[in-house]
Amino acid sequence: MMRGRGVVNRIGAWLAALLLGVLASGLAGAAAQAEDGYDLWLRHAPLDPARAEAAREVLGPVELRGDGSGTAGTARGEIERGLAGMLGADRGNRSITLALTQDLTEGERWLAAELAGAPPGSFVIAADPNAGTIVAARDDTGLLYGAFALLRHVAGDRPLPEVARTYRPGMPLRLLNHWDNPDGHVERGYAGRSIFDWWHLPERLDPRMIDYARANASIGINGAVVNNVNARAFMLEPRYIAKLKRLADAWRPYGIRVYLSARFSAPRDIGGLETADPLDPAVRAWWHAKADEIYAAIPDFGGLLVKANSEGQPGPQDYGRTHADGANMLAEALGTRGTVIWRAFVYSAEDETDRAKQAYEEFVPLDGRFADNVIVQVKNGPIDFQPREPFHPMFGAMPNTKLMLETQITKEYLGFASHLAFLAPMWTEVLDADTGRGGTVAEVVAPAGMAGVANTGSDRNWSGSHFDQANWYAFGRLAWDPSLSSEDIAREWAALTFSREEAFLAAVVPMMLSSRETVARYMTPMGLAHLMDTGHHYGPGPWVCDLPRPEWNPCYYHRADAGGIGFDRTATGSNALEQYAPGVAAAWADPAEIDERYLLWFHHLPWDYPAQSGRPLWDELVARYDRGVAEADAMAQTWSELSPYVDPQRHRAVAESLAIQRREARWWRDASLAYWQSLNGLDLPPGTRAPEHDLDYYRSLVFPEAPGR
Ligand code: BDP
Repeated sequence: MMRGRGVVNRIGAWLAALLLGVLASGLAGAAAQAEDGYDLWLRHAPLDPARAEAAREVLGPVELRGDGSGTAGTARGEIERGLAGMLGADRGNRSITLALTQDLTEGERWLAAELAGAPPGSFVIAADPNAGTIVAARDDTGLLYGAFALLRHVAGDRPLPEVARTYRPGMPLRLLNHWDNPDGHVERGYAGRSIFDWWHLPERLDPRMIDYARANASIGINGAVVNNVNARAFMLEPRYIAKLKRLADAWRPYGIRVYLSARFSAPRDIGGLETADPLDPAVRAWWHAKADEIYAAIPDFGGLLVKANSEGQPGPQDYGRTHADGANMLAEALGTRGTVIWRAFVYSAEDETDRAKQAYEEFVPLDGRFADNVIVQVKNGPIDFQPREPFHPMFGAMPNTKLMLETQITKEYLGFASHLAFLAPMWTEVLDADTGRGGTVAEVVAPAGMAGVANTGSDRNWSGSHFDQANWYAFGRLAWDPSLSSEDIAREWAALTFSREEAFLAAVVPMMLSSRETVARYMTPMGLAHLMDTGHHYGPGPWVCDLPRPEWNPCYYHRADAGGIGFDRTATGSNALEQYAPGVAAAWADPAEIDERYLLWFHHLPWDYPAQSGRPLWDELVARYDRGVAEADAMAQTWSELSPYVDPQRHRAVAESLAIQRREARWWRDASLAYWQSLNGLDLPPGTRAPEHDLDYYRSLVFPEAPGR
């Protein structure tokens, strides 16, 4: 009996242990699942009791006027889902009403007046302590945006507006540009493979496609160019149109329109024609028929994005025609149904001119020659998504052409996914820049839009790192409202994504805000640019000088030798400065007056040139590299103290990325200094740490497997 009981006891203990184990692993599994980053900023984490109490006072059942189908139904579903997460089943009894303006009651008509003349997607939220909350819009997408804005209010620390507040998008097109290839590789992608499963479409629709659309809609993104600008022509073939249609149908309820990158030579590549000359009648007819075919399947197809005569891509210049000839030919084929987005990212090795000047020279003379449904898409700076560039001189210089701003969310030149660099400060720097020609960049692009080269991939957390989600978020928020401050966006995102605790936000928001500057300091301080190793752009390669095209070489950009460093873009050099309005150029013309973050972009200076600090330029450069490294260390330290606020899984993942960043910041600084010293023969300022290795070591590092190529 004793034995028997012992056995029973042992079995009981074993069972209990097993049960506990199962429970524990189940719980851990649940926690891991809940906090692996998949839910992005749409986690809808429960509100703390006090805030929940306050929210329940004003938020009750959701009432949707109208038939409840399509996007409006999606809007209702999103509010239900969000409130279920934040408040649970327990809700108050003041209703939340979603209504199109045509369904407003007599007493609510004044809300329609608020929206009179507002662009598509606009909405108004009014919270009345007695009547409840109402979200009104002129179109269904506005209701959806309003639903997400309402959830942001509830989740954030801003109370619901007591009087009506109207929200209008700052620009019509708010697009992600995916550089995803049909085989699943993502050019400059650092988050795994493509999220688009072209192989299995149209039959299989990955549920991620819906979560992707939700995430985009929640921040106002209203279109996606689904394939690489270095496009494959076969994506215009019927079998791909069927795949595209499936995506378009899935995204329509979220207000996301599908766009395609088109290869300009498609009539030759897949159309059986001898030429792709935009003035050839057969070519024009081919595109017309192609557009008809696409619109028959996808009536709200957004349009075509084209990279032409750039980096080896075909284009109208192959036939002696201009960008306007090419763009207008496609615009005619689309007609009023869609938009041609024509990229201004062009440069040519045969052209001896400073690469920073080439786009302006090719495009500005064409001002006024583009059709109404053509938008020219211009990168934020005149070279290529560097950690810092002055704004592109085309902004403001083409008053009769619609210009769209292209930004890069994926961090090709800012440390891939492992370096923390919050990019809102970089984009607001450009948006807020006064072109000196009748407005800021934000004002120039307001009639057109903003594009962001996406950072999404098949990684569970979408972006390759948790903090890179913030850049997707910031892109959408700024495209919706370019006047938002980086600080507000950072705060909003961090609260939604990690924790609403004030102590957490007080530490993490400043860290995010300074992070991009930190990266610029240890990679390319004082206006240096394009010093990344060649091809993959991973790590430093300032010594690369022998590639066939001059502007592929970092040496082309830094122009350093024994005498000095920097690119002279003043009148004594390439005079790229003259492409800017006189007032803008004047602010950058004098090295003694310029904001030194642009110094070596515009000026070639001797190593002993006195910087504004009074130190010689060389000492100043070293100090900035060192500051960047110290700041990377400080970010890791700050984060290590935030573990009480973040689930262990995400906390550890971020800490691991920051460890990579610290190591690579040192690498950047040490390799760069070793190289500059090999040119200038100067000692490091007293008290400065010597590079860990000699230059040969840094030059010997090769990474053929670096991602994103
Ligand atoms: C460069 C990228 C290259 C892109 C190109 C572009 O390295 O992969 O194709 O931009 O924007 O920065 O077309």
